[in-house]
Amino acid sequence: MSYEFILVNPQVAPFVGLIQLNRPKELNALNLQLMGEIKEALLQLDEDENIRAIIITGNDRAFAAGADIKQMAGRNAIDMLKIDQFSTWDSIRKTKKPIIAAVSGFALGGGCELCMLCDMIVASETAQFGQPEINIGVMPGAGGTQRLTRAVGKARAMEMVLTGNFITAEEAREAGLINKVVPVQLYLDEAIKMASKIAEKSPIAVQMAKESVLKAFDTGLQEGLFFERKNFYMLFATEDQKEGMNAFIEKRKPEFKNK
Ligand code: DAK
Repeated sequence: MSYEFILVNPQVAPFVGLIQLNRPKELNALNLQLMGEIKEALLQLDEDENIRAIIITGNDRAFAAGADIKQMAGRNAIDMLKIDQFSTWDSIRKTKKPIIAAVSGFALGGGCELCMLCDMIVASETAQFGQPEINIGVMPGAGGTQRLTRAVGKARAMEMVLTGNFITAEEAREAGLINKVVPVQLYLDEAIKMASKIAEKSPIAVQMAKESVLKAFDTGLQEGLFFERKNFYMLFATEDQKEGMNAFIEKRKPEFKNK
């Protein structure tokens, strides 16, 4: 499938797929078509047996500077309701395979929210994260008040959302929003390294583990523990569990088959 605003490399490394946002002049502003293309590409990569981890990236200057303000400016509430962008965002959130955001430059508004939909974030030293919607008379609408608050705590989230101030990559790492900060030449390599490491594991175990961690956002502790337990038991129905444990005992590297 060919896309206008993204580039897809289905094997940037063995078992690792890459989606690159590609509207560089507009700092990868997320118009509806671009979001739809990300959704389509993720659906394809999620179904592809040869993919075990996915990376979403932009370019050195911008991951994404937010939703496309020029496209949104003239809309009214009913237009926004009818467009129902949330189904696209929800579909991205439902991706079963792990997604790593490789971020450099601006990750603002919807760009920051897109990163937070991913499972991990690797950033370059030049990355800046922010929810500046308040500067244009609105507020975050795709998780910015919720996921950010859970990640960095009330004080910092409130400051970012109410002042529109950006935080640096290092501040984001200290606050627990992102996983790693590396020099700008290395952020994509680092994300590939992380994705490749995950791709060596049992894909079924990875999927169940991802699902279980995400459950922690949606439920109380008891329900979450119950969910975790079920997934844990379920993995004992896989060949990968036997292979993983036997390989340990036999002092060899496991060969996981996704079965
Ligand atoms: N939308 C459209 N165009 C953008 C853009 C954006 N968000 N950000 C940058 N651009 C365009 C600029 O207009 C400029 O285009 P030309 O003038 O060259 O045609 C080009 O990209 C380069 O930008 P600048 O010339 O401004 O570059 P600077 O380095 O001077 O400044 C900047 C970079 C990132 C600080 C600045 O561009 C900026 O403040 N951008 C806007 C950041 C922002 O406010 N982002 C939040 C947007 S609101 C939803 C889901 C998500 C959302 C809403 C609903 N649903 C599911 C319902 C999200 C909302 C948002 O993200």
